[in-house]
Amino acid sequence: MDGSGDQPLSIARRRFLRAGLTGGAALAGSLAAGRAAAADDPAITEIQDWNRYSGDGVDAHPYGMPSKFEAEVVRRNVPWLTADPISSVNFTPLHALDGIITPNGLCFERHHGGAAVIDPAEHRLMVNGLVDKPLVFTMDDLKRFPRHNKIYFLECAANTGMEWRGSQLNGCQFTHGMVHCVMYTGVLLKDILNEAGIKPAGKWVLAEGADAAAMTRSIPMEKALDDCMVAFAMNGEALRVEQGYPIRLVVPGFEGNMWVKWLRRLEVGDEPWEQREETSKYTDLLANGKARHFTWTMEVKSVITSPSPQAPIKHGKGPLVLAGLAWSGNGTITRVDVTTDGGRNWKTARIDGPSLPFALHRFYYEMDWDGSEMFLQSRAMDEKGYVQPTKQALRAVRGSNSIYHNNGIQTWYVNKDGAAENVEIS
Ligand SMILES: Nc1nc2c(c(=O)[nH]1)N[C@H]1C(S)=C(S)[C@@H](COP(=O)(O)O)O[C@H]1N2
Ligand SMILES: [Mo]
Repeated sequence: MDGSGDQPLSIARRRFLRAGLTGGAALAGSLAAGRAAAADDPAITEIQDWNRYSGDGVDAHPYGMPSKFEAEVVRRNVPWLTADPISSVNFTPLHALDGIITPNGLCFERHHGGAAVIDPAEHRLMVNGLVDKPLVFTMDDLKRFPRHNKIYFLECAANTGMEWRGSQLNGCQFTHGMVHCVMYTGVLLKDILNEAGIKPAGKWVLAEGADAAAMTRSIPMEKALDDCMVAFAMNGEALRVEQGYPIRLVVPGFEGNMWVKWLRRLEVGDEPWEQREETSKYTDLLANGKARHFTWTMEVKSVITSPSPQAPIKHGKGPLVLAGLAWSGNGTITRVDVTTDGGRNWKTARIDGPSLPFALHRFYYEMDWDGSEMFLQSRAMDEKGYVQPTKQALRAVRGSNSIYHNNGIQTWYVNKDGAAENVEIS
């Protein structure tokens, strides 16, 4: 796995000569990120408009938006991926973000029947099925349960799905951007279920959305009574419409599909809904024609967000910060290693910021770039001891028919100009 053999790296998508691949020089003794002062730099010598004139008053932006210079930092979709934007996905601009929290307006959206616009005063959550007393909750009722604040990532099972068959999409926004991480405020699903009283035969909780797709998924009772939440806020404010306003289910560490948005009903049952009806979606088709079913946990994964195809190196050689994200549906990330030479040499990156179970982790690796080409990869490990596999190792086990659960190691090829490209090496 360390790839320390002498075989030259071969690249799947495009061919590059590997002459003198020497990237990954260890951090030099002194990092000098500053530049020599230039006497003729107008950014220093001229008085700028923003220094000369006063800016907007406090009544100009009742709800603040990012600087206009950040206009490129937006969710994007890939029109050819799906037939219609109503049942589609857009992607979080991971290459342009930092830390571990995704701003609300940049959380990727995945919906099957468009985003439902619901008046919270008209919204009800019904609990029925194998319960002692069926109940209906208004939003006000829900807010009378004890509240919890938890930071969790949500990853769609199809994240990185296009890459099963080789490098496809050029940018970590598109290869890895079906993930977001926010602080949820809400109540525990178990508190709601216990108020209704679960009958002994109740083993599954069917969660149903109020959207046009009436999206429905079954949650095993063990998980439902563990850490699932019914959330009404994200990052301190009400859920965004796109994320399920006024309430959504939160299923920590499990695939995004189960996090039913616009949640309107919880039905306790003795079997999963998926067994009652034909649901060919969200299974992992193997090479032998069999499919993996109920693969809920999002396995350990990471990606270097910068440099990456949408975030090339612009400053030339010298001090360079590799930044990336790692996460695992098994809990916390304990270590992330990075390589600049396609896996011959690995160095341990620095995890910075909180390390919380089922949350994104931010890592950095500070290095001195000598200007030579690099094959950047990151490899995460989680608290259960799982190590992120190579894509080849994944395909050896699962074939390449699947769309879902691709947590393979990502490679960015960086050329001498600092431009990066999605490639696969073997
Ligand atoms: N009601 C409803 N809930 C839903 C969906 C949907 O289409 N309708 N899509 C699911 C899928 S496939 C994913 S990946 C997540 C996406 O959550 P997000 O839009 O907040 O990123 O919501 C899930 N919950
Ligand atoms: Mo999804």
